Amino acid sequence: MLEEPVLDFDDIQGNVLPGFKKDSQHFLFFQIVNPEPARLWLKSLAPRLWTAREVLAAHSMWKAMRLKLGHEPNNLDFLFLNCAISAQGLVKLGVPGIEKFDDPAFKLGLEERAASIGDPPRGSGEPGAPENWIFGAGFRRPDVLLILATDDFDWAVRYEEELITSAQQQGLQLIHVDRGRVRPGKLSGHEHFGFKDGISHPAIRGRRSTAPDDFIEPRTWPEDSAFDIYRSRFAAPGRPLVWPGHFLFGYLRQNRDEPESSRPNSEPPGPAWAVNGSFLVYRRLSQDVQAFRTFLAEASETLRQNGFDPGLTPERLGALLVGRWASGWPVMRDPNVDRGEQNLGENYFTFTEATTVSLPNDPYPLNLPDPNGLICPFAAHIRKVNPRDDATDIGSKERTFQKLLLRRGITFGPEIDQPQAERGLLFVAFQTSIVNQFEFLMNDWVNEANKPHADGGVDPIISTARNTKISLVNGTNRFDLPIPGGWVVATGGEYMFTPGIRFFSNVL
Ligand code: N7H
Repeated sequence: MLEEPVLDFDDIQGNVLPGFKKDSQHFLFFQIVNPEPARLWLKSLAPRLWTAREVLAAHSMWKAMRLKLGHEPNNLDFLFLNCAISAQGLVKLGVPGIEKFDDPAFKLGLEERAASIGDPPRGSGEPGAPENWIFGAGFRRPDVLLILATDDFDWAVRYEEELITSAQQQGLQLIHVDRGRVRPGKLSGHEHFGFKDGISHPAIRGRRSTAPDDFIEPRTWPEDSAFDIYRSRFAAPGRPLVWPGHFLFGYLRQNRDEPESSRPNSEPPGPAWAVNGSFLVYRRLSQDVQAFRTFLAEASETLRQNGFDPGLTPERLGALLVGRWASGWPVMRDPNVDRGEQNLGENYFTFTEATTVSLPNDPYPLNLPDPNGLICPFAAHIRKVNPRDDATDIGSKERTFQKLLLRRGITFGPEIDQPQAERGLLFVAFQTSIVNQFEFLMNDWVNEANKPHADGGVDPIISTARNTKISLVNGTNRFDLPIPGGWVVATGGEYMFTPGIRFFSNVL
């Protein structure tokens, strides 16, 4: 059996691992106006920050309670707190060694990098240009981020007020608050265009203790030997095992094309105090839901008239653009019918090769091979950001493991019945290289029509490009679908660092 590293669960912040997974998540952004009291205040925060071990224990308790009751518990709630600091904030606090990070994106910050990930250039005045951001540009760049998470919105608001008052008395000034909230009822877990989100996540390779099989991510393959081909590379269907050094400083990264082994001395470069920390990308993304829906209705009508599948519905066109139906069911496993939320098998598919062994109790057809993008378009959002078993412009399928992100985003804003209001996604992702992970995905794959596959087109959901086209194939006919774009627009954000908790008590 492979020896997997033991992660320091008492130091890693709980939103990095295992993730907060709460219905309300509030993001409070501050600037440091008086560094010495601010440093002391941040230091005093250490015992209030939730560790990975504590958040995991809270999740286990909540799940146990749900099992006992047969429904979600009413009276069991937690209020998690985590903290991240930008490069500019670390400089203000006088923390030494920032130059040891080998990541120009983190050091420069999101505003400086925005044009290079496709946002309209500063000064252009266009939607998404930094001068139009609500925060994160010009005089409104944050130094410190506090993340609060709970299922009780009112509790979050009260705690928010307490934290803001105390921070403002100690050299910090609040510049912006985002309140993320899971959508109501059956839409829970769906983003505002209507698609189920948070299905596919990499599994971090490692253990919580020295016990040989105390894995952070449970290995849930059925015992049947037919699944042996997956065990060394995947914790569960669709969940690749990724070496912790791709998400946490102080740990080893993958050995080039071999996901089973780590490369010696491959810890991501950074100062000694960065151990157990992770870079956090925060993008406040507004979504124009009405424009997206109108596009699906009009474009599906045009495609029908042009002979692309006479039965094409707006829902099916949406599924082709995302790579999943609204329920989350993958297009690869059914390009014609939304099989609904199954909680089984929705992440069990590949693109290039066929899947051949059925999971127990999963009655639905497995995916056929699709090396030419005939079933799931090459441009589909999930095929762009995680091409799975496709070989790509960077090499074999195994290299894609190193590009994955730990996504922790949440929706914000009211439902579409309040048309004038703003809504969207607070995109949050952890990694150890913003340049080689988040920015790579945006620059090299999302915004590039010819990568990771030639002639696929840009990502129609999140590319910032306007007036492009993507290729859709039906049978032997290829259709170019014009994509006006602009449905997802950046309205703020920052690149930050989420240190281990001992950083607060020992380094600050
Ligand atoms: Fe995406 N969407 O509704 O279309 N995303 N995303 N995303 N996204 C995913 O598989 C969406 C954004 C990733 O492993 C799903 O968990 C929207 C950015 C990655 O198969 C859906 C926005 C980036 C994955 C959406 C948005 C990514 C992923 C399917 C913006 C940065 C995992 C749910 C408003 C690179 C892919 C799931 C995998 C999945 C949508 C933003 C990346 C439905 C609306 C900025 C890596």
